[in-house]
Amino acid sequence: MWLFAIDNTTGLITIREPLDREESPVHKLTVLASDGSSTPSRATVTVNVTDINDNVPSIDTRYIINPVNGTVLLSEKAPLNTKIALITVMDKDADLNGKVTCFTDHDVPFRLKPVFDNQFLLETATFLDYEATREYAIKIVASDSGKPPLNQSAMLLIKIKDENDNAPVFTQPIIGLSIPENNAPGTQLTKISATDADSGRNAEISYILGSDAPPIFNLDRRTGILTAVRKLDREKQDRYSFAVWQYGTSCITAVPSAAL
Ligand SMILES: [Ca+2]
Ligand SMILES: [Ca+2]
Ligand SMILES: [Ca+2]
Ligand SMILES: [Ca+2]
Repeated sequence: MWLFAIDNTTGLITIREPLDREESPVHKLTVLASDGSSTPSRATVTVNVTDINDNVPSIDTRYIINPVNGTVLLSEKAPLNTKIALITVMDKDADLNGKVTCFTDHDVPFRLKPVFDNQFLLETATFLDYEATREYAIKIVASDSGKPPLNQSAMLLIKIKDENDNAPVFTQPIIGLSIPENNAPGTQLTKISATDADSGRNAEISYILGSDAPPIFNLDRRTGILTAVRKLDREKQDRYSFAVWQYGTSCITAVPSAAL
């Protein structure tokens, strides 16, 4: 199938189907002219196909951190400039129509660092915090510089992995209790509680009495429930002060007296 046609009598050259510069930017045609008797005369017609912006850029993602089910798992302790993926953009058009820039569509703690003309490294630009944001859907946009520009986008999913980077915090740093003497042994005096901003195992708290705690008190390691194992006698001792531990410390004061 010829791309070009020529009118036998007028010599008018026409195209028979759309040209594609990306397939063939130049066509050289040989035209023969003959009056039917003498040797034909020949001429060469060169057709330069000018570019239009008819190709959308492409995005190729090569993961540096292997994704699991399409999602990259990244520790919240990942150092700055942790490399996640190499992004290659392509555009078959010429000049500005094929000049591609690559960016993320909104502010994320990741950047696209140019490495070669058409390659970008997706890397962490700030420190991550699982407690602040647990996952990111990053839309990578590749846009050419044509008028109007054409663009393509690709999604990249990153899930942040929790690390044990938060210590438990007591809900009350100092707890004061007044307890009537002659208490029934084993009744709950108070429930110590602390919170931990982490998740799952990283947020598990155990409670421990300080070494200064008299043996009369018992603290449930898991629930934080404080009990007295024997009767308290105000006449023997009217004030106890001791520390309760988890990761940090706190003071608790037990005053076994109804009068105080
Ligand atoms: Ca283009
Ligand atoms: Ca083109
Ligand atoms: Ca954490
Ligand atoms: Ca923790």
